[in-house]
Amino acid sequence: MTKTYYLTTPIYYVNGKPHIGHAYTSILCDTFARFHRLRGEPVFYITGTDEHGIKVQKAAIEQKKEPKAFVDEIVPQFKDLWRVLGIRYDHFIRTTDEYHKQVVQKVLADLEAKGDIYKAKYQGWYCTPCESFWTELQLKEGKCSDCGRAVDRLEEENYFFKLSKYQDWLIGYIRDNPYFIQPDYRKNEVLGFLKEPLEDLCITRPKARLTWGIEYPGSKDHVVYVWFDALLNYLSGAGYFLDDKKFKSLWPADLHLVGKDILRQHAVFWPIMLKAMGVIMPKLVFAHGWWRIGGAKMSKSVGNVVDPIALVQKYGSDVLRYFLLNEVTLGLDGTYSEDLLVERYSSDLANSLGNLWHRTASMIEKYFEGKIPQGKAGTRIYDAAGLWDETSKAVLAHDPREALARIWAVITRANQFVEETKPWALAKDPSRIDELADVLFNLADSVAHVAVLLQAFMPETAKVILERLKIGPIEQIRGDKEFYGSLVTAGTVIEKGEPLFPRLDEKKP
Ligand code: ME8
Repeated sequence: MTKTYYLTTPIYYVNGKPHIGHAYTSILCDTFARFHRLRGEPVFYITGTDEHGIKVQKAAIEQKKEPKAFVDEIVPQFKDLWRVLGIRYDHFIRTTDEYHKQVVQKVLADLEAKGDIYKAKYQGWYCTPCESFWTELQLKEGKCSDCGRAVDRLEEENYFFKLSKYQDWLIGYIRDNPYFIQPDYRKNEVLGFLKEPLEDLCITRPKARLTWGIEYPGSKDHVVYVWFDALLNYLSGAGYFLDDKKFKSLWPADLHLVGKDILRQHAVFWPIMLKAMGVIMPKLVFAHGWWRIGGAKMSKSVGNVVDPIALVQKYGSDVLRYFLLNEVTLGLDGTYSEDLLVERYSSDLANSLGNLWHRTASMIEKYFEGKIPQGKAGTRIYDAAGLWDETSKAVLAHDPREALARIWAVITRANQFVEETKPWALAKDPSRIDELADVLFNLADSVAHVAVLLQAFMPETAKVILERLKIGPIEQIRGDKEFYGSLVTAGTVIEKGEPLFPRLDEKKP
């Protein structure tokens, strides 16, 4: 049985509306998922919402709502955004789903029976926004070592998970499996962090302080720490414990894509939890960088977030997808500005891809009554096999920016080809009609190759182009060979349509 390519986004907190940081991770995963589907692989793309914990409880109280009623109102906002952005996930998990709770409680009971969980009194410092406990030594100038905010002194009885027991194993595992944490500089960061002794993880919260969570099995006084609950979504969503057949076809996960803010949870807590449970390791934890605004990380707590829906309404979902995928190399931070997005809109989308389509379709209309003319075989202006190989290689290396650069090289080459061959001059000379036909066939075919690949990156635009060329959606490129030949058929009547990326001052709202 072929292993299904199983990839995950973080499950997002529902204490507020999603912003372009969340959209970024989901767009990246969607692009990877679509590309793997294009390669003919079965894919399972899971995303969802992290609904328990203090942050969400606080947000609900502020709005004078019951937590469940509150999260039920927020979840559709995430789902709506994913629909608008063309995010095609296979499963949406909510940590308030009954089956997820069952799995969390089963795992906790097993780990306790195994001796990896114990009860103890805890004294320490607590950062409420991060939901993290710190020892005196871990504080940075008396503040939370993650976010730098004030911390509170706490003493309480809780359940602890023996992280420390597995520290040496984890260091060895990361060293022996250099591909496990990517990019490499993040792997080194984790190894650096593991030079200090790991403290056992406090995995419950007393109900006196937090009621909104999964009950710790066997205790009426505790709920489960939100991170322990949340990480397990990757297993429960894949059928762990409840659907063995499904789980076998999905696990191990091929890719956990996360932001670098939650690397420690995914590269330290998570592998240790799995090891203790006797579950094999996911293949890859990839941490991407942050979108910043004016130097600061875009975040709900800072309040400098950009609403993706507003951008989609103004520019279209593929424009936002293209911008986010192309602007930074995956792993690095990026600076968001609408001016930059507008610049890319004009240069890469309107003047480059949009222009190529427009001039190709216009000339086919003008010189061949809208029918793709017959071109000579073998006069391709680019190597389709090379294009497919290089684009695939870049996507498999988690470098969508490089993949887009390969695709845009074809667009640029095709636009140059128009300048070089001057079809308008060829059209004046009846003896050169075959040459003209060849040029236009080639151009139409270039746009088709570009559009097939763009299905993974800019699905709406790709669909429109393929429809205008009367090519149905190409769901899979089996054996790659289909992509190497011509995709357009001579004699097909094409549809020029409206400009793909109209000038912004002419764009209808
Ligand atoms: O951490 N730039 O949820 P969350 C890039 N529930 N990506 C960003 C970003 C930014 N400025 N801001 C957010 C949680 N993200 C937990 C996860 S998983 C088991 C539990 C993206 O709502 C990025 O993927 O705070 C980051 O890791 C995630 O949103 C954090 O989302």
